[in-house]
Amino acid sequence: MTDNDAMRHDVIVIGAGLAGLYMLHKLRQTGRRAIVIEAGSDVGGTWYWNRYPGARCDVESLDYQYTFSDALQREWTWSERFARQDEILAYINHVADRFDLRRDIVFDTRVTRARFVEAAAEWEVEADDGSRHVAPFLIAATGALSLPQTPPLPGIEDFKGDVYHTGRWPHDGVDFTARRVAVVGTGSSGIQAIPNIAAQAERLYVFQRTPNFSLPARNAPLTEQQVEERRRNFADIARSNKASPSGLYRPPSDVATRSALDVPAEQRAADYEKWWDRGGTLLMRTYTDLLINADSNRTATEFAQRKIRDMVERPDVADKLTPHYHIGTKRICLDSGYYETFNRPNVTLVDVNEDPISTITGDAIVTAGRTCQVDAIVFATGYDAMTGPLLAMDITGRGGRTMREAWSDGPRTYLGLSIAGFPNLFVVAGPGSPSVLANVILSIEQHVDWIADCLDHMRDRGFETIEASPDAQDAWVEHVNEVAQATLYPRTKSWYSGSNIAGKPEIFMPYVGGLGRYTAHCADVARDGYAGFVLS
Ligand code: N01
Repeated sequence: MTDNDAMRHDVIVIGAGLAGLYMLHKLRQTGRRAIVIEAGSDVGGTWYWNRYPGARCDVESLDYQYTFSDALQREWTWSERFARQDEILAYINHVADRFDLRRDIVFDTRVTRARFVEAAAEWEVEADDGSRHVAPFLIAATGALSLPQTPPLPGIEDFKGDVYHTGRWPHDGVDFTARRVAVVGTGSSGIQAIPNIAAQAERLYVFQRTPNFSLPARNAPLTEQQVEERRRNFADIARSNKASPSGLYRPPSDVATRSALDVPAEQRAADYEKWWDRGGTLLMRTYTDLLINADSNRTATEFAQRKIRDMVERPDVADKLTPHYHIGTKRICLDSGYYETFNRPNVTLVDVNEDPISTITGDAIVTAGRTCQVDAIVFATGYDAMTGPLLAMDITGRGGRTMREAWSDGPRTYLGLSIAGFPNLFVVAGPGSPSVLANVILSIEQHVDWIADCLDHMRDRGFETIEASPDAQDAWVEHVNEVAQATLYPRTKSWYSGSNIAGKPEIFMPYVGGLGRYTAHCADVARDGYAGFVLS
């Protein structure tokens, strides 16, 4: 590529989701000309694509919002404890309009290649519409869960009915009334969609590979008092959320202070019952050690297993729906009536471990034991998480080394922000940062602010390039791994470690050390003159 016909910018941002939008706003505030390149037709990222029935956030609305603008929080009113996808998308559109962001975003355009040109110290970017862009800095705000994966089931190309993926849902919705439907996959998306599809469809087959723990959301409208109280205390709560491990609010009186094993069994049962009744993911924070001590975790796991047996009428179905891994080590799901859905006469659970899918015909999914006639198949089969969206682009750094080569044994980053050999490339909420293990909006804001400060530092001191040193990167990768190994997370196969994708190297990708601790460390790195980075 020559850069003769390329458009020049100060910064190129890929993606107009929550990360890309705030990055753009911040870049403008610091006097930079940025362009955002977005594959979708509008803003929103994951909330633009995920329009399946029942799609909601599993973080409480009052926590799931930007904190950078007091005026923004004052003028936006959330209606429910857990916001629906359309309300979140409306909020994101409001942000785009309010800060006049759209004029620097090109939509319907997918970045296909990015190459660092060493002689010029700049990135050349190509998109699928043939456009070319050049800038000294490239920022990947591509999201952790934006590359859907559909399993290559034999015969799928022969299927004559409709095929959907929860992560690419049609914009005008789907009416399943009087239709026979299959849902493949029982992660967060499947668990939210299944009760809604079951309520419409004539017949629903759910194909499950791994049962999942799901907690009752107990969603409800927010009261005026709740909204006003958060508004009044917004800055203080945001500050304390940012310093906390999860980035989620919990009043001091509700913060766990002891191990599950330090509590008599009766008291423990009462504690779990209380948090189960309060809804959301609060149950996982009943005690301090549920994700680090297997014996403590077992008490919560057994509690949740009993709840499933209480909700599901047929014991054989309840058995199939009961997970046997440490609760919380796979992303916990939130639901509204998921387990009870299997009591409906029009719903059949197919455990593909016992009864694997052998083929798909024109009008059926055929397993070893049955033929399920269906008019539509919904894949709720998840994503090539965290690394997938980056590796889907052809990214080349110093010396012609591609990111696919650099990450052939799994992702390697410094702070989840930067990759050795890829100067002036930043990743927002990338592998090696808290990202999806904390309130992701706060993870995004912290990265965006850090990147903007770093660019100011470079401008003020006349530096052209910044990149992670290989030693600092090795030490960070080792640290991320060490911290993960001290928890129960790596004991369970999940998309956190890439084990949902055949052939993907298994490495626990997010940083489990907590948002507050990570933020403090990043601040120290900056204060020490960007320790671990090479600036030139
Ligand atoms: O994807 P998943 P998701 N045959 O990977 C199964 C966020 N999110 O879209 O577990 C049969 O969790 C797979 O089985 P297994 C949230 O962070 C948030 O549901 O790999 N089944 C699994 O059951 C979440 O964690 C919200 O054995 C197959 C399912 O498909 C993340 O996105 C809502 C299969 C995929 O589950 C991803 O969630 C939605 C096959 N060949 C999503 N291949 C909220 O905020 C895969 N599966 C509430």
